[in-house]
Amino acid sequence: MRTLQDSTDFKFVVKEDHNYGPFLVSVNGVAGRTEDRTYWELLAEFKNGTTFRPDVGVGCFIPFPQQRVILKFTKY
Ligand code: B12
Repeated sequence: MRTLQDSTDFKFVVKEDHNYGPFLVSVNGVAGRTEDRTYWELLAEFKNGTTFRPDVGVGCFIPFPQQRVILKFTKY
């Protein structure tokens, strides 16, 4: 993500959480808000189209080659 940020228009902001590391707060200027119960969900898609929700955040998730990483602005 940092490499993308350095080389493209892609922008993101993380906030360091004491227990779990970087929490993805905003992507391209759009921020999740507790008041609206919105957040950026981290998802990954296998080549066969199956999507799964990693049980770690952006600081720990390591995608396989060819895997698509999806950042989805959603509600909880
Ligand atoms: C509620 C919750 C959320 C809510 C928090 C918002 C809110 N205002 O309530 C939402 C839905 C946003 C959320 C999101 C995610 N979560 Co969550 N979440 C929890 C849960 C169930 C309770 C946390 C809590 O309220 N604690 C009580 C309060 C008083 O303590 P707190 O320290 O202030 O809690 C804050 C942090 O926990 C933080 N937080 C929540 N999830 C995550 C995840 C990461 C990676 C980080 C850095 C911080 C963080 O938000 C809380 C409120 O501010 C925990 C499981 C648990 N039982 O602890 C999982 C948990 C912390 N989440 C987890 C994960 C993986 C995620 C996601 C990465 C899932 C995903 N694939 O998208 C995303 C974060 C994506 C991002 N944007 O970076 C994992 C972290 C494991 C790890 N080793 O990294 C946990 C432990 C669940 C699990 N076993 O899989 N989560």
